[in-house]
Amino acid sequence: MTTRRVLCSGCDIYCQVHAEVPESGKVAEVRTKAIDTRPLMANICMKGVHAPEGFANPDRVLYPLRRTGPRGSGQWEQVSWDEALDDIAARLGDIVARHGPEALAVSTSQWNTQTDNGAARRFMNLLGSPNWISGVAMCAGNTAAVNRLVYGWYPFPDYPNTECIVLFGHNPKPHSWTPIHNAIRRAQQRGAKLIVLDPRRSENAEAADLWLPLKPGTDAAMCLGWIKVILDEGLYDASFVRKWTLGFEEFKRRVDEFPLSRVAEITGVAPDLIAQAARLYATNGPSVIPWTPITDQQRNSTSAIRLMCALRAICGNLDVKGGELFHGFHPDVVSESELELHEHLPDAQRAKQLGADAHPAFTYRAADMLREPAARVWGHDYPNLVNGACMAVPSAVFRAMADGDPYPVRAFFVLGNNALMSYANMQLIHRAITAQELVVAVEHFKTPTAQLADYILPGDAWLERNAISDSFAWTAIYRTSQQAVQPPGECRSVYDFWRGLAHRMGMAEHFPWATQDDLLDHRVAKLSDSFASLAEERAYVAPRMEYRKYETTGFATPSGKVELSSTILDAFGFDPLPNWRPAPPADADWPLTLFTGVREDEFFQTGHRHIASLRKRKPEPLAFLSITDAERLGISSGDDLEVATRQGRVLLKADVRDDMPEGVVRVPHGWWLPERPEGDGTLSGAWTHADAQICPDDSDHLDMEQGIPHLKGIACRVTKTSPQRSN
Ligand SMILES: Nc1nc2c(c(=O)[nH]1)N[C@H]1C(S)=C(S)[C@@H](COP(=O)(O)OP(=O)(O)OC[C@H]3O[C@@H](n4cnc5c(=O)[nH]c(N)nc54)[C@H](O)[C@@H]3O)O[C@H]1N2
Ligand SMILES: Nc1nc2c(c(=O)[nH]1)N[C@H]1C(S)=C(S)[C@@H](COP(=O)(O)OP(=O)(O)OC[C@H]3O[C@@H](n4cnc5c(=O)[nH]c(N)nc54)[C@H](O)[C@@H]3O)O[C@H]1N2
Ligand code: SF4
Ligand SMILES: [Mo]
Repeated sequence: MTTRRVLCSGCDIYCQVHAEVPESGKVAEVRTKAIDTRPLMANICMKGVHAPEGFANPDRVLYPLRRTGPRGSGQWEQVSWDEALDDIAARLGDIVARHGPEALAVSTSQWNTQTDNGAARRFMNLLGSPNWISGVAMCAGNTAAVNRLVYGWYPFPDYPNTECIVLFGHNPKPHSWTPIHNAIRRAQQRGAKLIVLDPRRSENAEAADLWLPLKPGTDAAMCLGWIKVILDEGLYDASFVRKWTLGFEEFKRRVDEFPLSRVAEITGVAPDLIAQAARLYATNGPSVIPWTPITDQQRNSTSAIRLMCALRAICGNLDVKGGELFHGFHPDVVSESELELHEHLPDAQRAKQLGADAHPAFTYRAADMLREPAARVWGHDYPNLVNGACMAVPSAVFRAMADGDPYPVRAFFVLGNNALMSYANMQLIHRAITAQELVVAVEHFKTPTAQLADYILPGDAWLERNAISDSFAWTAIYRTSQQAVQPPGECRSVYDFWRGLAHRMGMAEHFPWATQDDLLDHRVAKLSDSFASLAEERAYVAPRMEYRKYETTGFATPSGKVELSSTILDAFGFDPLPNWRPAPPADADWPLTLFTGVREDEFFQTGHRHIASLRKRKPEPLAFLSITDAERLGISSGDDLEVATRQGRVLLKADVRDDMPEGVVRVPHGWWLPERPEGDGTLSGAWTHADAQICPDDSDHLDMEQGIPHLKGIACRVTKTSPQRSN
């Protein structure tokens, strides 16, 4: 038996774990274990433990498959990689010749493929397509892009040294973002305070010093209330504000529009409690407001994220010990930002990026405005933090794919992403995918999205490849991951896919590395002879951390300051100040409010439901309801429910819970039934259960600056159905 040190990419936090590999080399017999087993140091969850079982699943796609019947009919033939890549390259070349390179759209998960070493963007930039989308548009990538608008980087919390942690909904648990859960608990044991804002009495709310049970979707208003208290009571760092912020006076006037009585009315939280929390954050520092996906998925997302940035800045928490650290790039490793070659994309193609005209915040339009400051401070023109800095807007891409408006998109490649179910408005996405001439999925399984493809190409998995990760450029700490077993069948890395196409499409000189391992050698050449020897010796490489770097470089914004009033949003014609945009008026036909989320311990997003030992713990998708609502509607736990919005409906089982507030319903994300055969018209239960079909993407439900959907507070109704119609 040998032991390898591996980064689990079962979710996006990438625990470094040990893989014990038997002589047989069979993945099913690999055992994954925490490297450090001390309490609150053991970073592995049940998905990491059961990963080998998942990779050995008999339904895994092991060979390239080509569609032989109508799209979605479940008829496939096995082909070789060469046959597949020859045909894909020829068909893509033909589409590009007819419609231009912008007619290719790509949707990837950066987490699952363990990053692709920049290969997708590199290929697209050389080809000339700006139309790259990803779930990171609704998760961390967009936060990173909005943080850049304010102070030019995306900081990481200093958990080991902080005195106060504020969780806006974010709810790390023993089996969800395990290392962050452990870090928060360790901080609390040292005496750090915890403030949790959550409509639901979540696990972290139970453990908090203060819990603010706000109404879903009201986080931006809550931040305005906190800042009002902090400014009125003089609890901010006046010298930092004077020296390092832009637009403080206008910002203060905007904040003055939000007295606590108004904030209390919007959020449903008592003024005293709001003030108490604001004071604790401001006076018990250094404090951190860790990233949260909750405000990535709201109508007021841009304002909420900017207001969190403002809180960090005015309270003196930027780039200080115990606060929020600006890591920058590791000087000795070739970053993905550099490999992506964004500067190669011609201006005329950049200008075609879908959605950028109406919703520019995370597109090239914003990245180009930050180009000079980024180069000045961080030494890179396009720091692609959490891959979120140069994205197209997903809804706009799907409209172009479905309707050819404003121009046709005819080819769609999807890598480690279940796109059909992973954005809002699944009805539109389905039309978009089925209207394509060429759809390619690089996957492990025949997901509902892959079922609609022309080709399914078998991807390798994290136990089966070498990798290096700087947490998507969020930190400057690179961690190494050693290949534990050989990929089964003909499973390959996503790098091989892009390289194979590039070599067939006249871009060979830009993909000189024959394998992903060669590329990894190139990335770490300043540190070691080879990636393999670096990984053997080092679990991670980290540069020395310095604080308050802005004192010498300024911030990487056009003004060099923290832009409380945004020069970039102003130039785009938006309100330069953060604000609060209310929800559409209540409607008696849709009396309840739903949010999607509360991640499930057993699964990551739309994945993992094929793993028997996990699935038996959570066989079905559950809607959480409050006891009061359930009694009023005559619903008990276990009842079959239909949850409907103006967009569509899903079928779920009731879970009546005392942690849910009245009027609010929780809908789980990403349910389909892998055990259900393809080709029966339900896309393996996706049309029955997937939340994406009840999430709208009309203008009322989009954040204005980014164009991302509001998933936290959608008007809905719940009806008991019987008998169960889902199976
Ligand atoms: N409607 C709606 N949309 C959402 C959300 C929501 O709550 N509701 N949540 C958002 C959030 S927070 C996120 S993070 C994103 C997540 O979006 P993604 O990270 O893209 O996750 P999934 O869409 O579940 O797709 C993951 C797919 O990758 C495949 N896969 C796993 N590992 C590998 C690998 O190593 N190689 C390859 N080739 N494939 C692999 C899995 O089989 C699975 O089908 O979705 C966002 N979208
Ligand atoms: N086991 C497991 N772990 C995971 C994942 C997984 O799929 N499975 N996914 C990973 C990913 S990609 C992500 S993004 C994270 C997400 O994980 P978290 O950040 O913890 O997010 P959720 O679990 O969706 O929801 C957290 C809380 O937000 C509350 N909430 C709902 N609406 C609002 C609102 O409008 N405002 C506020 N303040 N709170 C609200 C809910 O009540 C819930 O308690 O988890 C990661 N970890
Ligand atoms: S929390 Fe679980 S799934 Fe996520 S990286 Fe760690 S072990 Fe893997
Ligand atoms: Mo996420």
